[in-house]
Amino acid sequence: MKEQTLILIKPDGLKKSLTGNVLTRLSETKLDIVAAKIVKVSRKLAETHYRHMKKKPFYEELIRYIMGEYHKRKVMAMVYWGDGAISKVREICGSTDPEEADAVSIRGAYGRITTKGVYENVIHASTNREEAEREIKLWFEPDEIIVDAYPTKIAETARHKKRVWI
Ligand code: IDP
Ligand code: MG
Repeated sequence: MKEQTLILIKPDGLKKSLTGNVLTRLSETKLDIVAAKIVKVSRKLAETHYRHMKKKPFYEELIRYIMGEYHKRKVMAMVYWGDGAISKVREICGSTDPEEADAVSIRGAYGRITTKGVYENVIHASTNREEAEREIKLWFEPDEIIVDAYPTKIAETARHKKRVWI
């Protein structure tokens, strides 16, 4: 069954110039990349993304980490699409804790645990279909993805102000 998954190269990955390495590892999955962009993560986006971590003792550090306060203020967000996309990508990422992750996984090879106790593990990948849908809809507009990931509708947005090129 085709499915999609959200991948983020976190600020430590960008700061350490790991983008190429990570994309090369992800290409082993033979999945299709169907969306990509660089995002400056707002506090609101960070908190919504990590809403399930709110009660954790390291929550505030985690929010600062994903906002790029310790590295670069940017994240690379992507959607990969194909058979078994979620588990294939999670497998290559490795375990959440970089010290426990398989040494040849992305997190095992490039992650670290900070003295403040946050796992700086280079990459985020959705854990299941429900999370993938929530996360993809949070990070991307429908027209930023080249496949019809989820059902859409036409909404009237003319009354909203938005920044445009001069
Ligand atoms: P996941 O990223 O493997 O899905 P989650 O449990 O969803 O793991 O946690 C989100 C992020 O929070 C992790 O990727 C990691 O950066 C951080 N994190 C999770 N658990 C811990 C922990 O026990 N200590 C420090 N940081 C953690
Ligand atoms: Mg998770």
